[in-house]
Amino acid sequence: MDDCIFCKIADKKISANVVYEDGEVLAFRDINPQAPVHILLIPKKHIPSFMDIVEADKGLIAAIYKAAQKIAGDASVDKKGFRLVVNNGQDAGQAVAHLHFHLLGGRKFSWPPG
Ligand code: DGP
Repeated sequence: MDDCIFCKIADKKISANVVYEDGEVLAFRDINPQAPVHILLIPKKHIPSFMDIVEADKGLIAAIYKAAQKIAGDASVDKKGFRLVVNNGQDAGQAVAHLHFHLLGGRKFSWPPG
């Protein structure tokens, strides 16, 4: 997608602080961190939102979850805890129309979320 900022990051046309990469998945630090650890995991392939995931993406989604486990360990938040968050659509505040998972940790979070 030509006008998608996360596609540009995946294509290395825009720089990002990358913490993990494999053939299908890229993870990089959020530009506006909401916690000491705030990493975004994206599929390299353009999927606009969580609701656009299809059956054929199941291996890709598993790869994102496996990457999240590794990143949580690498960031030392795996034992104390972390959140993996997807904002889908307007009410959830999704700002970038390329599927992304926020991995947040390094502080305590309240519930219910704001
Ligand atoms: P969301 O509201 O779930 O769509 O979150 C989008 C996140 O993406 C937001 O926390 C800020 C982050 N973000 C937006 N543009 C960039 C960028 O160019 N680089 C990086 N590293 N993060 C970005």
